[in-house]
Amino acid sequence: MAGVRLTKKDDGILVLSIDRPEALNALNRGIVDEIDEKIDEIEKDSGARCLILHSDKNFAAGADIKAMAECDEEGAKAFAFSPTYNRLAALRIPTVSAIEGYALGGGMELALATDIRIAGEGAKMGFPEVSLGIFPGAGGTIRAPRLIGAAFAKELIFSGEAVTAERALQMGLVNRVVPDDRVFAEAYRLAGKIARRGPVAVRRAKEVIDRGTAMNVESGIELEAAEWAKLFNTRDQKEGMQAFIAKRKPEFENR
Ligand code: CO8
Repeated sequence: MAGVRLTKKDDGILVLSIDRPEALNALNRGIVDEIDEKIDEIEKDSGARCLILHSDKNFAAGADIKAMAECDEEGAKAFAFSPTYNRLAALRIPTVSAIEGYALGGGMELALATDIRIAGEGAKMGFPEVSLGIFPGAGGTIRAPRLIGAAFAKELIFSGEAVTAERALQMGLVNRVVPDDRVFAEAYRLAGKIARRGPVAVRRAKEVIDRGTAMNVESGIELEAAEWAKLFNTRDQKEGMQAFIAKRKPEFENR
C-alpha cells in the first residue's frame, strides 16, 4: 500500500521515503499528510542529526494530476502542499534530498524545501506545470529563483522542460551528481559527516543562513556575530577546541 516511511539509521540519521511506485511516487493529499505526521516525529526526536529524503527509482513525479484535475479554486487551496513543505524547510536539522529518476513539479518543490540536493546521473528534474495549464504552486516560483536566480528559474518554469542532472548541476539546482546506484550512499556519507560535527553549531549555522538570506548584508552580519558569540556558552565549543588542541576526536554532547 502507498505510504511514507521514516527509518532511523546510525548516528542520528533519519530517512524519509515515499512508497507509491505505481504512480512514480506522485504526491496526493494522503501522502503529504503522512509526510506532515513524520515531521512531527522528527521535530520531537532529540537524537536526530540529519534527514535524508530518498525514494526508490523516482524521487516524485509531481502532485497527483488525477486527484487535482477536477478541483475548483477552493479545492485547489485545500490541495496545497506548502504548509508541509514549509515545515520541512524549517526543520532545525540539515536535510538532504537524494534524487533518483523523476523529480518534477511538486516533487521538485519537495526537494527545494530541503537544504542540499544530490542527484543521480539519470535524474530528470523540472517544472512541467505549464503543460497542464497551471504553474508551480508549492514554493517553485519562490524557492527556485532564490536558489538558481530568476533567469534559470524562468527558463525551467516557462518552458516546462525537464533537465538532466548535469544541466541541473550547472544551474545550481543540485549540489552534486553521482552515478545512479550511488545516490543514497553519497547522501548517507554526507549526512554522516554532518551528524558527526558539533550539532548545536550545525543547527545554529542553518538558522543563521536561512534567516540571514532574508536580511540585508549588514543585519545578517549582526545576526551572525551575535549567534557566533553565543556558541562560546556551549559545552560543545569547549569540547571541540579542547579536542583539537589535544589531537583527539571531539565527543559532542549536543549542548
Ligand atoms: N500524477 C498522477 N499520476 C502520475 C503522475 C502524476 N504527477 N506521474 C505519473 N503518474 C502515473 C501515470 O499516470 C501512470 O499511471 P498508469 O499506469 O495508471 O497509467 C504511472 O504513473 C506511470 O507513468 P507513465 O506511464 O506516464 O510513465 P512514463 O515513464 O511513460 O512517463 C513521466 C514518466 C514523464 C514522469 C510521466 O509520467 C509524466 O509526465 N508525469 C506527470 C509529470 C507532471 O506533470 N508533474 C507535475 C504535476 S503538477 C504539480 O506537481 C503541481 C505542483 C503544485 C503542487 C501544489 C499543491 C497545491
